[in-house]
Amino acid sequence: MTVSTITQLQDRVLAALEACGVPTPDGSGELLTRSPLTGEALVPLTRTTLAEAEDAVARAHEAFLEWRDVPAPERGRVVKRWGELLTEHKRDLAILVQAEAGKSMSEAEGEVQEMIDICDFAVGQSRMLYGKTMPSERPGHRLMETWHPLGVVGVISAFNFPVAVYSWNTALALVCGDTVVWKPSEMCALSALGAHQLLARAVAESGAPEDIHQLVLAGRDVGAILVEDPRVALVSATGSTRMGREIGPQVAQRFGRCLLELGGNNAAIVTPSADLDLALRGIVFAAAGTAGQRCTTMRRLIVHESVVDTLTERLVAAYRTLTIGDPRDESVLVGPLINEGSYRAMVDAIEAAVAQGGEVLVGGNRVLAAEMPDAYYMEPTIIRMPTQSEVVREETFAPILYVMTYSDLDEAITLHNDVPQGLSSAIFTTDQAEAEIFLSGAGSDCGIANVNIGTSGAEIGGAFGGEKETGGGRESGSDSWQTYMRRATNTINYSGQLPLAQGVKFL
Ligand code: UN1
Repeated sequence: MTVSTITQLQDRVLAALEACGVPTPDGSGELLTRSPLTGEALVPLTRTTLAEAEDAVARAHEAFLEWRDVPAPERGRVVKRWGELLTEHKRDLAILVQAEAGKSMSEAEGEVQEMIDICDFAVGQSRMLYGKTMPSERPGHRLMETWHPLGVVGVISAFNFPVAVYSWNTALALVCGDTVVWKPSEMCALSALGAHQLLARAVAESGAPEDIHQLVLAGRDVGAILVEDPRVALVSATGSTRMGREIGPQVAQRFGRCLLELGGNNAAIVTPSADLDLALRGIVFAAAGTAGQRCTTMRRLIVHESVVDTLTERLVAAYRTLTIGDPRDESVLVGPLINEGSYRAMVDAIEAAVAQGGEVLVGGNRVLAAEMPDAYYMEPTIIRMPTQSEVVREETFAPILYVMTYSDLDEAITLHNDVPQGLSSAIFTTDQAEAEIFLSGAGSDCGIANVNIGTSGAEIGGAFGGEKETGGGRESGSDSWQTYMRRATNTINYSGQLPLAQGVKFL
């Protein structure tokens, strides 16, 4: 465990902001983000008012009317420039992400790399907004689909990936001809300012309409504007299932479109044939990495009874080597929880697990509390559970891994799917049939199903999202771009006749 001797977090943050081109905040304002690294307050910022948020939507809507007419490959140029600026300022933005989300530098830089990757992807996509042509049943007719810009996209993002998930949405929305109003997590307002400023620079340098991108620094009350305003054609929200349950019906009520990225309760199955060296590394990164604060964090491990003792013994030993502390020290692998609420949720979940028959195998203690009483560093924990009890079925956004056993694969898959959430999943096996069964329709019911890698750390090229209480949305790669556009089906008659479909006769 590492006690940080590094001070001057504030200076580091101000320098990074300045490098991204953000004017130095004047020290006034009521929005105070608190660094989970030390618990100290960072730079105060001014919150966006309700009127300003309404204005942001209006300006984004005005800009949309212009932006949708710009040819898509031309729109891609803005995103290309954004990607270049993100590459140039990767470290600066990562410093802000680290200060606010508490990640190791490698993971913080990885997050910015995801932004760069999605920019590359979106630039390519800007020349590939393909529609299908299908044979018409009528002679002298053409039947085809065309894709058109949708409108204003409201992006609501969470603290744990404060800039990457936002950029998945924004890079695609912009090439699709949409404009964006972004409400980041208030806990990560400085990272948001950095990312927004780099985009504002890309917009200015590319000569695109200034208002295609708006940042709203505010809480739920102001965020509600995005949910309610009919000009916001798509609300893309990342956060808790509780949040999704609230906003989903509200957006549906006005027939808006929603893209929801909600809770996960991701599991891995370890079969008797698994390569345990590989499984061990995959599990430790997915379960303890990012201090358990990824949507994709591995929270459940379903292990065949013949290998459970060997595997858990090795996992416990590996967990004991994890360095926990202020990740400005580059040897640290596990940083802090975001705040006291997360710490309490972790403590409560551990207590509940023990009350439900669980045995803590390792971890679960708070560390560095004396040195940093306002920062919440927790040892990642592994808890052996007799059954998939209530606490296991809930998502606790902290590094808790529940271990359960199984005797045959069907039983493992049933256990795996028997939770309300459906984001990510994995199987560790060297038996091809087992892998195929897990990936089949009767296997994992998640949006992401992996073989011989952990549940977290997806690449941007695939569609990202999950089923059931995860919300059903897909963002990032593959054909997710279609969510950011509206589809028109066109029938063109060049026959000079007017044959009706289905052979209908009239007049
Ligand atoms: C999230 O936790 O909200 O797959 C996103 C991953 C990352 C993205 C996580 N690429 O773990």
